[in-house]
Amino acid sequence: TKGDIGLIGLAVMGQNLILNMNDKGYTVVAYNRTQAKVDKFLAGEASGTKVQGASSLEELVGKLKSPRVVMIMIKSGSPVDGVIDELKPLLSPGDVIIDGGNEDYRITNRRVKELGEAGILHLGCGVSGGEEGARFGPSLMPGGAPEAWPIVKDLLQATAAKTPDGEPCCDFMGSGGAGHFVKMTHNGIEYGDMQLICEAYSLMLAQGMDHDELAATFTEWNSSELDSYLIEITAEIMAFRTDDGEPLLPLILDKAGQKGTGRLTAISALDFGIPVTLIAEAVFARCLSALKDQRVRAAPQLSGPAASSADDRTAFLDKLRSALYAAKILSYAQGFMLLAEASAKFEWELNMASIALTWREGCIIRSAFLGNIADAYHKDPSLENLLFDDFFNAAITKHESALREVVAYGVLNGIALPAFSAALSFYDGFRTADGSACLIQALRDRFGAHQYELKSNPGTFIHTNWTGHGGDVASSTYNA
Ligand code: NBP
Repeated sequence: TKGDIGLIGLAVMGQNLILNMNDKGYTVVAYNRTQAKVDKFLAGEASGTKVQGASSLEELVGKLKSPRVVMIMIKSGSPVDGVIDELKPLLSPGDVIIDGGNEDYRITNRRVKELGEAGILHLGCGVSGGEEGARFGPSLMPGGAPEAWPIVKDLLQATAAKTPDGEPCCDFMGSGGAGHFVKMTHNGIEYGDMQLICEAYSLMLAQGMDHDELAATFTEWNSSELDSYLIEITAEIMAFRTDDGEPLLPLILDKAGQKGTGRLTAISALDFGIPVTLIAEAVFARCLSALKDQRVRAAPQLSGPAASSADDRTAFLDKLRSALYAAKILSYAQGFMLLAEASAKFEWELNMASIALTWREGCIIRSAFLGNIADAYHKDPSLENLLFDDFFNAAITKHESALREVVAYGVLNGIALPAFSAALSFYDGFRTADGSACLIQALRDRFGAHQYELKSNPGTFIHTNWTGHGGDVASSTYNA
C-alpha cells in the first residue's frame, strides 16, 4: 500500500510521531538524511509496524498517495529550506509540505507564500508535548495554506491529544505563519509558567522547607486551581533523589538554557507594542541565571536583607498559591493580548477558544485552567481582554491581594521575583485609568518638540513653547 504521509527527520520527535500515526492506522514512510537512522528505526522501534523506509527523497515521494503529504521534523531554519528546495521539484501542485519544527513564524509566512506560488500547500505546524506527547498525543497547531487543512485534518486530529470532552487538541489556526506564531506564544507562556514556579520554589526555600515538604506542597497544589502538567512534574522533581538518597534538584547547576522561542515571543511583543512583561522577564531571568560567575562574585559584595521566614508557614503557603494563580492569570491575559494583536495585524482571524482547547492537553502548558480560558472565549468570542471575563475578573479580584503580599515579602527579604513583580505591576498599570504618561509626553515635547494631545481634545497634536525661547517649530509626533 502507498503511504498516507512521508516523515522526514528521525530524531526524537519524528520517530515518536511516526509510531503515533502508525498506531492510529496511518501508513508512514520514513526518511532521514543519515540513512543509518532509517535502517535502525525500521529494525528497532518500528519493527512489526506498517512503517516503510525510504533511502532518498525521490523514493519517499514515490511511495506516497496523491495528493502527497510530507512532514518535515528536523532542526528549523536553513536545514528546512534545504529540504524544501530538494522536495519542491519532486512534488506536484496540490501536494502538502508540513513543517513540524519550531520555525520562526516570519519564515513560515514567507514559505507559505513562496510554495503557494508553485501550487504547493505549506503548513507550519507547532508541535508540543515533547517526546511523550509526540508518541501518545501532542498538541498540534497547524497554520498556513487553508486548502491543505481538509487534506490533513483527519490525520493530524487523530494524532493529537484529546481534551477531557474528547475534542482533538488540534485545529487550523489561520493562514501564513499563524500556527508557528501560536506555538511560539505557547512556548513563551511556558517560560513564564516555569519562572513563576521557580520563584515560588525560592520563596519556599526561604521558609526552611525540605524537599519532602516541597514535594508535598506542589502535589497538594496540583489538586487546586493550579492543576497542571508543570506543577505535577515539579512535585516529582522535588521528590526525586539520587542513588545516595539526596535530593537531586539542589545539585543541578543554576544556569538556564534556552532555544529561542521565549526570546522571539518577547521580541514580537516589543515589535507589536504589547506589554507581555511577564514572559519578557522570564527570558531575562534565564539570561541573568547564565551569569553564574558574576553572581558568585557579586554575592559576598552586594548587600541586601537576609531572608527570614514568615511567621505562619501554612498561611504563607496559602498566599503563595493564590499569588501564583493570580500571576498566571495575568501572564495568560498578556499572551492572549499578543495573539489578538498578531491576528489583527496579519488578518489570521485566530480563534482564541480553539487555541485554549488546543493547549488544554498534550502540550507542556496543559492545565485545567486552559479549560476556563476556552469557556471565557466561547462565551464571548470577541472578548477584548481575559481580565474582562466574569470568571477571571472574580478570580483576580479574589487573589490580587495575595500577589501583593507575596511580592512585598520578596522585596523586603531580598528574594528576586521578576515574574511575580511584573505581573503585579502590569495589573496595577492596567487598572489605572489616568496614569503618569502625561509627563512622558510633556518631557518629549519639552526636549524634542514632539507635541502632545490634551485630554480635552484627543487626536489633535500641539506643541508648547515651554521655555519662552526656541520658537514654535514642532518636530514630528512619532506617536505611531
Ligand atoms: P533536532 O532538532 O535535534 O533535529 C535533528 C534532525 O534534524 C535529525 O533528523 C537530523 O538529521 C536533521 N537535520 C539536521 Br540537524 N540538519 C539537517 C539538514 N541540513 N538536512 C536534513 N536534515 C537535517 O530534532 P528534534 O528534537 O526531534 O526536533 C525536531 C523539530 O521539532 C525542531 O524544530 C524542534 O525545535 C521541534 N520540537 C522539538 C521538541 C522536543 O522536545 N525535542 C518539541 C517540540 C518541537 P541527521 O540524523 O542526518 O543528523
